[in-house]
Amino acid sequence: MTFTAPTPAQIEAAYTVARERYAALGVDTEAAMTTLATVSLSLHCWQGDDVGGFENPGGPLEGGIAATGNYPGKARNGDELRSDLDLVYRLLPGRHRLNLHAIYAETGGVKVSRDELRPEHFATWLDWAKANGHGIDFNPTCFSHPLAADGMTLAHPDPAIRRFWIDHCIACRRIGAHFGRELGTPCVTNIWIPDGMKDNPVDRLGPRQRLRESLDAILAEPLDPAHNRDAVEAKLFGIGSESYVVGSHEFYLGYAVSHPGLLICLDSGHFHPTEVISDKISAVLLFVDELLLHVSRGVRWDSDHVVTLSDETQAMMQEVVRGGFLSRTHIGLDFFDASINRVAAWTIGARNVLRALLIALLEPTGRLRELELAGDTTARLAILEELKGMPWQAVWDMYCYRHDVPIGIAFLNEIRHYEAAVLAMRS
Ligand code: RNT
Ligand code: ZN
Repeated sequence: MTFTAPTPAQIEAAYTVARERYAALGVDTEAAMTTLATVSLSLHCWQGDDVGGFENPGGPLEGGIAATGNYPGKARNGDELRSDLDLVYRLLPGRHRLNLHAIYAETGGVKVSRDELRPEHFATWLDWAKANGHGIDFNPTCFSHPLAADGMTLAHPDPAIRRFWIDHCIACRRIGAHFGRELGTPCVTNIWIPDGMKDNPVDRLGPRQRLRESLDAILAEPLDPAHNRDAVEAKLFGIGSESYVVGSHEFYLGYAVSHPGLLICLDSGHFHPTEVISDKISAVLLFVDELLLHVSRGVRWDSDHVVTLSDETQAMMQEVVRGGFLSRTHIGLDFFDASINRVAAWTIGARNVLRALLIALLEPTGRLRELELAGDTTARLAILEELKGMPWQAVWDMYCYRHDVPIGIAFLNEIRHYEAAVLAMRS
């Protein structure tokens, strides 16, 4: 089935009506599109191969995270992954970044220990990013490794194992700084570790003391924030760490607040099921300079379903826009679904975040604020509910049209074509 896109004349006509409807509310659709074009999402490389990486092809994914499904066409090497990413970027309006993990090093078949990784092992990624105008963000990989097998890394009781992971993270910060220097845009290097326990620990404090010491050692080397910025990511629980996670939200929030310049990463799948990160953004940004978002979707025990245009996705983007936080927020994606076409998963999730941002930018926030301050909560509710039916889709279509990317569901035609021509050849 091929999906037909509207004609340019139809896009233009719908946009003209939408622009007038928004203008009547005091919203400038042109300004919204101009602002949206300044936002770069950081696309997570790991959606393309189920967080496999190239270090140990076919090895298990460990660390309390899981990709389920066996949809054909998974990328098996750097060239395939970059080819898949090229298509995703072609289907997204705007210019976007890449979020890379250390296990995606290309070492030419030579085994390089993670604590010895260097920028040269990412030279192909860097060349590709340069050629295509992508900034790069980075992550040490503190999972899927024999030294992470007992569920502890930076908080491990064995000092030699801790040292290995400290050295890995130090190596990654330097690689991040190299990316930032070479690309002229700072790399956000984000530390997430799986450390935790399946059952109740007796000592909840000791591992946290060790994690603090490890982080101090990792961050001791000052790096130019124009090249590298560090982030830390908390989690509530993982598979096999149901009773205790060393790097909890309270731990990292305290750590980041006491280390100026350090970013907090809020992953939307890492909290209690009824707890939302949209409400945390304004609180955290009162005390830390910048924020990294891992936009994801938690479903029961899983924190990593494909992002939909849910109320919470919209609420997150509303908070970023309403608070004037766009310049202090790095928006990364973090989901992995192996049960559907992986290129489609990336594209659907990323387009949803952009659509949520556009909807947020098409809000008469100043007017709503005035009503709220005046105590007119009736009008606030009435307007917020009316906004849900406003023709934002016509503005989105125009935005895609001007950026020369597929309009609406027509993006799926290109993915189906790529699936038949490229993905189906992978076995
Ligand atoms: C895991 C964290 C983390 C990972 C990536 C692969 O729960 O969300 O961000 O998803 O590092
Ligand atoms: Zn995450």
